Amino acid sequence: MSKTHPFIPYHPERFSESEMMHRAESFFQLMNKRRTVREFSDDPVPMELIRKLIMTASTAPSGANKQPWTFCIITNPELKQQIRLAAEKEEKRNYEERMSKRWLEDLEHLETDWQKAFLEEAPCLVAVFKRVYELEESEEKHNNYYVSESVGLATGLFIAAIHQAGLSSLTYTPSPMNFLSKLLKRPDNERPYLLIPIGYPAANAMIPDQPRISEEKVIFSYA
Ligand code: IYR
Repeated sequence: MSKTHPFIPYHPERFSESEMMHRAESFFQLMNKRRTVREFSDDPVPMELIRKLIMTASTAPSGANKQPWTFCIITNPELKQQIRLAAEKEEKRNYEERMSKRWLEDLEHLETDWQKAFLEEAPCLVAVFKRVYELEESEEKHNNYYVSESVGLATGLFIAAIHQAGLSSLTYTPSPMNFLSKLLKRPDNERPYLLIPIGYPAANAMIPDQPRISEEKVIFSYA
């Protein structure tokens, strides 16, 4: 097929059905062991590794291939402390004033509260920003497409890559989180999307004993 724009051939390896089933089972077994962690060890993590995990995240598909994401790596202890203080200020109001009774009840099993020690304890925080528009040379703002979907996909690949490498993460959404734009001095076309502490679980880390949703509830087949 002749194309106007540059195209290249694409021939990913094909496997037999049994090989595919085997690969899918192993990947499921691996991913099914991933759990969100809220108690981190302060053991350092290699920066080269974090950069590679981010570039894996950045292979995600995106609207019009705009790749509308920015990943900020924060290891500086003073900056981590500032982020913690700003996040806790908002969370205190969330827990004490802004969240509904129903919401607080829904969170009971996680035993979370407004205190966010993990923001200082984890050796590395990655702040994910979504780039809502591109600033063209003409100073015109061109909105990007399916920005939240795109950055969500990249974040999903990111947490999978983090787990596959042997580290743990927390997908944390302080609310509101515009303090991240200020503290990290991000431009106006970037909006904070998620804050992801990364590291090893603390020696005494505990996770809630929560089940995965069942196949029957997830999959509806229309053959
Ligand atoms: N952001 C708050 C509250 C919170 C909200 C949801 I939805 C969670 O799944 C977990 C926590 C906090 O992190 O404590």
